[in-house]
Amino acid sequence: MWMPPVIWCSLIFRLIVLFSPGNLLEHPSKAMFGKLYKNPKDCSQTLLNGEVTSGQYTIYPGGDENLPAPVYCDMTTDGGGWVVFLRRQNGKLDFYRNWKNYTNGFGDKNDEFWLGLMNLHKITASGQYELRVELRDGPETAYAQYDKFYVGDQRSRYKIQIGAYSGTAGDSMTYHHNRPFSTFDNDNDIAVTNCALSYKGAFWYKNCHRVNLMGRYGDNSHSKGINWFHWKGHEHSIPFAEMKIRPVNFRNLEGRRKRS
Ligand SMILES: [Ca+2]
Repeated sequence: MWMPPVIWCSLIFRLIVLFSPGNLLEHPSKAMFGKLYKNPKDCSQTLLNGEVTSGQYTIYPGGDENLPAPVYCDMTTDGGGWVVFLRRQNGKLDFYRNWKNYTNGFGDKNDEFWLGLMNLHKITASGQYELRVELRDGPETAYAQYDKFYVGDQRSRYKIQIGAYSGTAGDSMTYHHNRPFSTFDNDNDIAVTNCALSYKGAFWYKNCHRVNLMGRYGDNSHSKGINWFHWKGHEHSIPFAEMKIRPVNFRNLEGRRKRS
C-alpha cells in the first residue's frame, strides 16, 4: 500500500523514539498506542500524529486539555506543521474590530480569520516559536520568516518579540519588535494619534506601521490597506496574506527524520 513519505518518516521516527535512550519527546510510550500526542498543543504535533492534509484541527494551546481550540493547520508550506493565525484573501470579513474581538479571535478558519491574541500568547509561551508570513499578489509570491516570535500576556497588552529575518518579502516586521497590540478602542502605540483609527486596522503599531496586514481590504490609499512596506510599499493593498507559527526546532526535527 502506498503511503505519503511523511507517514513513513513518522513511523520510522516513532520507532527511533521508542528505542532511543533519551526521551526525545514527552511520552514515547504513546507511540505504541496510536497517536503520539493525545492533546496536540500545536499543528506540529498534529502533523507528527500523522495528519498530513492542511485544514481545520483541534489543538490544546499551552497543553491545557480543558481548553481546546479549533485552528487551521498548514501542513504543506516548508515542511508543514504551522498554526495559521491570520488569513486575508477576499475582503469578505471586516477586520476593523475592537480589543475584545482581537483578544478572542473571529472569522471562519477555512476562509478569512484572526485566531486571537489569547491563544497566540498561550501557544508562543509554551515553547520557542518562529513566524512565517505568506504574501501573494496575482502570480507574485513572497515570504518573510522570523526565527523567534513571542506574544506576551494580557498585562503586557500582548507585546511581541521578533527574532532574525530571512525570506524574500523584505524585513518589515522588525520595526514592530517589542510593541504592544493596539485596536481603535485600546491605543497602545507611541504615535500622538490613534494608529488603528487612522489606518483602519489593528496591529502591534509603533509610530505607526511598516506592516498593516489587518488593514482595509483592497484600499490602496496611503497606509490604510493590507501593507507590507518592504515588498509593496504603503500604497498597495496585498490581496492575499497569511501569518503562521510553529516550533523553531521543528525544521531540525524534520531533518533528523529525513536523515534517519
Ligand atoms: Ca497613540
